[in-house]
Amino acid sequence: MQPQAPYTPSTTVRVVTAASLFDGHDAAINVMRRIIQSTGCEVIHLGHNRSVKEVVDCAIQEDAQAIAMTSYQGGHVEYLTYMRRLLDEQGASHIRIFAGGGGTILPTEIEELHAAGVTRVYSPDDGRAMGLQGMINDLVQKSDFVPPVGELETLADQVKMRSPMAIARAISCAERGQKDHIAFADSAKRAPVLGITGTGGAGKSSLTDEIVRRFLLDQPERRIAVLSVDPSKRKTGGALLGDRIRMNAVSDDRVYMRSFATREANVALNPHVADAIRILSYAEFDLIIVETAGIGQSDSQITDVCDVSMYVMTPEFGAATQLEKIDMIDYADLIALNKFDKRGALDALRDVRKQYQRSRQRFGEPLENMPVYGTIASQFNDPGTNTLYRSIIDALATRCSLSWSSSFLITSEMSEKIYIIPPDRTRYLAELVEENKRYDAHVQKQASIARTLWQVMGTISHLEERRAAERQRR
Ligand code: B12
Ligand SMILES: Nc1nc2c(ncn2[C@@H]2O[C@H](COP(=O)(O)OP(=O)(O)OP(=O)(O)O)[C@@H](O)[C@H]2O)c(=O)[nH]1
Ligand SMILES: [Mg+2]
Repeated sequence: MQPQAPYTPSTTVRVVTAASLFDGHDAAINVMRRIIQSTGCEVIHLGHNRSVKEVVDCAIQEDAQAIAMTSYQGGHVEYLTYMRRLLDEQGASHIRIFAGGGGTILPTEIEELHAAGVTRVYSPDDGRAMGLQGMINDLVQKSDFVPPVGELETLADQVKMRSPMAIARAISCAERGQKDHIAFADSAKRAPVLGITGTGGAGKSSLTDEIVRRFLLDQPERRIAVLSVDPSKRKTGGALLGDRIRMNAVSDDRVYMRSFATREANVALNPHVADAIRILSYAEFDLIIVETAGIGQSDSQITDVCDVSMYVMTPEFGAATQLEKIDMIDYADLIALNKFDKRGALDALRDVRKQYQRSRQRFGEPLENMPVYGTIASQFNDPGTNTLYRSIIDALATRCSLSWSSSFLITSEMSEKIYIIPPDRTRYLAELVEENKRYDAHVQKQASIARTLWQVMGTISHLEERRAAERQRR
């Protein structure tokens, strides 16, 4: 088959990708999402084991044109028909569903699914006939349309009522430059904004998820929104919007989340994040978290849109002199030293606190007073993250004159890795192997000795038998 050129979409196509519930087969969707991205689409990837509701809520909040699923767990008919129903019930009939599951989806089931409103299920035969790029071209072409904006007269009212679809549509209008459609939001009193920036992979999204989880517990009446930016690829225009993979707390009626691609090179924010903040403020969200692209450049852009800024870094920054080059240490209100389970974390904490102190000339105060917190975002109920959360709430309350109270406490308790396998036993599997090998070698040696002895014994008895026979003959 001739290599196929990628289709060039005429609109910005946003596709939600995931593997279905109870399904760990994510290799196929990982292949497909990469090709969808290199075909110029913005891909909001959710990873594996995702429920229909999670995927549908995400597609609506993200104003996606399509959902692309893989399902190898056998329940594809129920899963995909329920997905179609849930989308239709929520007024999202325009969102197309694409899926594949190799030989686990029978040809008769593909017909049934197409009849139920699933746009296209790709079989292994389709793969052979169309090629991977051919299937993705078909998918992207069928998703290449501008999602409906709905009734413009009622958009403002629906946003006010916090309809996720209306908010999503309003933000898309901002991204398309249809400023007049969102003029209603201009007068909104701005909601408090927490800006999170930091190096790629430092744990910004993991910490955001932990903050959202604590906020939902701590502020039972309040609503929170997350705006998350990831970089666009300059070559193809596509983007992997992967922050939702870390988000487990956002599946809640009090949370709205929207992923942005930067759509420009070397910037940490999408220029329409400020519009999105206005729209969410109009919808009266109590707190908005903005996560930047974490490209290491233009990090301090975040301070233009937020009330309180937080810089996320890890203990692996190199030598202490490196810290002097990090602009955000001069600007950030709070610093999270995440991955505190890594080697050298305590030394790093001291160094970052010192640099924070130096940059603010706060030499008269003890180092411990600097708002730098060691956190392990990947660990449940981490004490460092609890203290960080409370400090964020306090900083927002001061900066935005809020009268919020919090049940979380600021403690001096340090984040500590809770080990499933204690550090001195981490080599336990290697030790088992070594012990087995030692035992096998011992057995082989003993067996060899026994064999030699047995052979000697055999030789002796053979010689004795011969000698006895000779004696008899004589
Ligand atoms: C690779 C694989 C694994 C890997 C998964 C690695 C990973 N991270 O994904 C490992 C070894 C971990 C694994 C584990 C298991 N597996 Co498995 N696995 C497979 C295997 C061999 C290939 C699946 C695959 O990824 N194919 C590659 C894709 C690209 O090709 P395809 O499937 O032919 O799909 C075509 C089209 O449908 C299309 N397509 C597919 N998806 C999509 C999506 C979009 C958007 C588009 C456009 C197109 C498209 O692309 C292809 C074009 O030709 C299949 C058997 C098989 N030969 O198909 C079993 C299979 C899916 N596994 C199976 C089982 C049972 C399991 C286990 C439960 C085994 C066990 N008892 O532990 C576990 C479950 C794991 C879990 N947590 O869910 C069964 C499922 C049976 C069923 N549903 O009735 C299968 C069918 C094997 C079998 N015959 O028994 N598995
Ligand atoms: N060891 C360890 N790993 C962590 C910790 N926090 C997050 N991670 C892991 O670090 C990886 C990156 O985490 P993310 O939260 O996606 O980081 P990010 O800064 O949002 O990444 P980008 O948005 O891609 O820049 C994931 O594999 C997390 O599971 C932590 O405290 N300790
Ligand atoms: Mg992230």
